Amino acid sequence: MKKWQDKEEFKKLFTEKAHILWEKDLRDMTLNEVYQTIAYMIRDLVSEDWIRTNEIYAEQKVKQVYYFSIEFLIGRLLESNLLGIDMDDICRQGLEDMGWDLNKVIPAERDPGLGNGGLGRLAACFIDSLAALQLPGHGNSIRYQYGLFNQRIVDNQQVELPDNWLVNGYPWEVKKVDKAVYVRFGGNAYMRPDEDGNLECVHEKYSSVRAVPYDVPIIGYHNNTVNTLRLWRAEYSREQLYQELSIGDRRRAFRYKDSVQQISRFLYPDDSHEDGRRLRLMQEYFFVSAGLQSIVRHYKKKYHESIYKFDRYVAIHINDTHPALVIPELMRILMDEEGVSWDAAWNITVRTVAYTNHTILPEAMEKWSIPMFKELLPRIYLIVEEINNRWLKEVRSLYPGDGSRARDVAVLWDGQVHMAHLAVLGSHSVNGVAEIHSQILKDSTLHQFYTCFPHRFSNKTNGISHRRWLIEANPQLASLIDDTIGDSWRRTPSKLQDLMPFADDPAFQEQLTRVKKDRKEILARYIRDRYDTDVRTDSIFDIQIKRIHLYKRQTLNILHILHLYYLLKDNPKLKITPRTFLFGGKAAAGYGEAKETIRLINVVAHMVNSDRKVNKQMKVLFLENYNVSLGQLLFPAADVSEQISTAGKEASGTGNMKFMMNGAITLGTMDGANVEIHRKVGDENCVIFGLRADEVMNYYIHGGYSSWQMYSDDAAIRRLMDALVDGSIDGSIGGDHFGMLYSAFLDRNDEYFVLKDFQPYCQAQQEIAKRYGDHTKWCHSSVVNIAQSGYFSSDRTIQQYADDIWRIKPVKH
Ligand code: H2P
Repeated sequence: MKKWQDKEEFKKLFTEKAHILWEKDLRDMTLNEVYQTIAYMIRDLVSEDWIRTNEIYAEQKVKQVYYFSIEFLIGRLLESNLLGIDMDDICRQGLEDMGWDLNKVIPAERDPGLGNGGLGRLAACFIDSLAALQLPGHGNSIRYQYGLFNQRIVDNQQVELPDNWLVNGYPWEVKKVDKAVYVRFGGNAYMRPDEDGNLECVHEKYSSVRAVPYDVPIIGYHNNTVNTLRLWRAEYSREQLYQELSIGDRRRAFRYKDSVQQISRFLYPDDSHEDGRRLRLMQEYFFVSAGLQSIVRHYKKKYHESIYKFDRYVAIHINDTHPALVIPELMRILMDEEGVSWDAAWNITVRTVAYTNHTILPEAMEKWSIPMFKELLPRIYLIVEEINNRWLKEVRSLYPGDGSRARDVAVLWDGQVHMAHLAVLGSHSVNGVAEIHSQILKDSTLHQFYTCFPHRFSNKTNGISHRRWLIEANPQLASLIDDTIGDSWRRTPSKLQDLMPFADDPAFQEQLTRVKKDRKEILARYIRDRYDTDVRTDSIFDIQIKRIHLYKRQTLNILHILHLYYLLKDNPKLKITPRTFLFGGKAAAGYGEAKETIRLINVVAHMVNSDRKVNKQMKVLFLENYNVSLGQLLFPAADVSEQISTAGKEASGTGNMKFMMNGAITLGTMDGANVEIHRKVGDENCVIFGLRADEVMNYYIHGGYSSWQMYSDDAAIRRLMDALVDGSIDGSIGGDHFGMLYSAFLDRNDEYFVLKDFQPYCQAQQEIAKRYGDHTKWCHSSVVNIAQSGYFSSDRTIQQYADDIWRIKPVKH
């Protein structure tokens, strides 16, 4: 890897680059231009390695994995890339000489909003780990022109503003015009006999969309590997546009142009309408088809191997079901373009593809209406239909007379295409993302498939990049760890274990306390600057940051806060351990209850913060526009990590791991990866409460839970529920106040058991306060959490995927 020798060389190169890029005097440069200049300089340093990495993979004909994901929440890249090439110090010093502060330049980069939550962030951690471990693996996705949305809070409510993240250009991407491919939508597809009497497919009258790749380098940590994140942009095909125009139908021509441009315009179009859903399906096929075509083309051009050996050299991973069309699309390419028979194509496909499930929430399981699917993807539909027919024939012969089985495993059923079923059927490997989740997949969600293909199922507990979430996000803690146990944990995060002997070391505890205080002060400054509010850094920083969803139970948290507020109001002499409750997260634009939860949090926050009788002891804040960068500020500052989902619902969670790695104590249910965190740190070093997954399941199956009963038996709950609708917290008269939440809790029998877990949660919160009071013990717990967090590095997770699923090996160079 080329490097800058020293700060003098950095300054020289910076000046040259800045002049070429901006044609202006250095003194006139904006922070954004400074950031972009350094980004281009980093690209110059890594470009040879980027080319070389791909050459070596092809020369050595190594097996490569392509990670298909509809989201990659990569966050800012300037700092992580500087750390990756080990040039952060030189850059910092050089900038300082020229009058800039790197810490002020870093925020000039906009967070690419190419994801929603955990799923997209996981994909980002995974490509980071692939490059760090020198594994041949790349990402494939969409280059959305607008990210999710920028969240603002106006009048206590979420307002969604467009996230035009590309507005100033994106220096990390390289447009590869020569690698464009065409993706077909619509038209008619049918089978007819060819000259030899074999059936061939005719696909006619389709629309072509030009897919243009934009490549982003994924730079390995202190090595020479540079892998690729390929993001596809949809463009109209000039030929097709001219053709339409030449027929004289201008309206049709412009409709075509517009519909094509929609494809890569927004992340997650509102899918509550048929149109939104149609667009989403187009997006899925678009990046799947483009990605696969480019992989097959590269394989044929560089590997010079028979198409029948494709799966020996290529692994494709589908991150949840959004890219599951990989299965019929690979079949299409193999059969229609490469002349492979159905049976051979199916074998190659299944051996190539692997699938990860990320959720068991029924509403999140993708299904498409058959008429829409057929109209949009007629050739793919024929293939899916054939997959389904062959499969059901097999099922009926295996289980004669068992009619209900077909319903449980069919790909086409009830007028819908069931994507999870397609994904399981067309993959050689199916995994969940935490032990408890993988078990639930086997026991219930995908049980019938499990009985047919037990060997396909496994667990791969999620992980997070310790480079992003510890080294970059918390340099203060990272250097304390270096000073204590050396820096080998940076490459081998399991070595964090070496901190265990320091758990009771008073000197280490003192230093750790100082680091935490530092980080709380940094966050407090941010809060003061942005919200003009002071928070006490000697209070417990209790943080819940994640998408807003009823099952994640931000409601439980805010109800407890309201309860605490009432306690303080009722007993003016009461002293509690001071707390700062922080929330962050976006609610899907069409999700009413989630948006009402945000309003409830803000209304309660306002009431608490403006009440001088209580606001010395507690503060509540909803931080706007939670994203990766804000996360980097929040995780290091946390004392308590809120992981309070209804047991059995959160597949894994990854925020829980980020908090743990930064020394926060988990306050959580036995759900997702909390179970494994609990096993690693023990009861003494986390606080677990509430219903277990089997108890929740029991209630669902056998009934026996009544939230009205909870309401009538528990005065505290009654008071809270009444407060949701009597106007006492939002101070207005009339209207239904928080009627949607009220009705979810009471009229709809509290599907997520918030009221059932309310008292146990209050007790758990008391336990937290008690433990926080014993500083030495609290520090001990904090150290144990950091020391045990190495297991949750995504390096471990990726090594498992590489060994057990993809069968790929590192390539050193
Ligand atoms: C989802 C799951 C999480 C999981 C994550 C990554 C879909 O993320 O719900 O439990 O950790 O995938 O596997 P999220 O809810 O954060 O959008």
